[in-house]
Amino acid sequence: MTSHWILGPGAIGRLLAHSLSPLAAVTLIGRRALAEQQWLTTPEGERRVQRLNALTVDQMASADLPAPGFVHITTKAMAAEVALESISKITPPTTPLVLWQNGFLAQPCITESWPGPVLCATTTEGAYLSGGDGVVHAGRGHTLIGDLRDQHRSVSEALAETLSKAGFTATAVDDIRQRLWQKLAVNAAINPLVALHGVRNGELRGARYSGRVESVINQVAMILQAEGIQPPNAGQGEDAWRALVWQVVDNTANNKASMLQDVEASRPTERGAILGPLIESAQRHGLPCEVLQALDQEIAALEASYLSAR
Ligand code: KPL
Repeated sequence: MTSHWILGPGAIGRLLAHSLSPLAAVTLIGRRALAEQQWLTTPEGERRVQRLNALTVDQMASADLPAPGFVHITTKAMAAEVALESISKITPPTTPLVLWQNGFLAQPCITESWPGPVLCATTTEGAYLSGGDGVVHAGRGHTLIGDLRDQHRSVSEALAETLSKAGFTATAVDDIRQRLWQKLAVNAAINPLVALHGVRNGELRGARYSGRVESVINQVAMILQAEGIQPPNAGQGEDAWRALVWQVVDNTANNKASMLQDVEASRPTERGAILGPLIESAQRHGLPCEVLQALDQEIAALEASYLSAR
């Protein structure tokens, strides 16, 4: 039986652990101890309890577990490398990793440094934590899996099959770099603005914010063209990005975006993984990015105001 280590007991980590545990040996790894009894609320509102095998990073060092089939890293983007480092001594270097981060920061760095296969997953599954012992699976989505060099198709297919048996809708793809940047583009247009203004996604439609959303889309479309990222849904240029962003705004109108949740919980945001790669790319290609830089600076100042008070 293939075993799965899941490093990072956030919402996606716990959802994976709940889903895979009936089928495989799962170890959920965190820095702090977790209640063994964990609750899952399904999208249909059913509450299920399950005993998850949860260990701390320190306990892992002496647990002497058999080598895992997959290590899923489900931390925030900026914590992924440190998290991997924390278990690297007990993880055989040929182990396939699965990176579940937003943005495009952890993925190229870890692909470069890890000797074994590095898969990237991008998902639209909606989940959030409720208390220390619960995760709410708010909405079903689609998960795409692939590796940046397109060298590990069979590993991605095997994982997609396992995830499908576990109740996810999962597909192996050969263009995960495109998919990650496409999600990043949508996140860049929505997340910083809703986080700064403390509003739900749908409010971006209002006159107060829509102009700034359009300015972000304009800069992002130019940057992605220079990066060789195809506009979504076989569309053309900026119009295709505009249509996608507003469609996601409408579909998630009632959502509190992940960056707003981070701000409300006084956590560091993923600005470095979402705005960072866009700004870096714009500078490399000599493109304007003052709208993105201004957003990044505003989020940085907001973060500093609560992080320095901790
Ligand atoms: O992915 C999201 C997030 O919250 O990070 C969006 C698409 C903005 C939906 O809320």
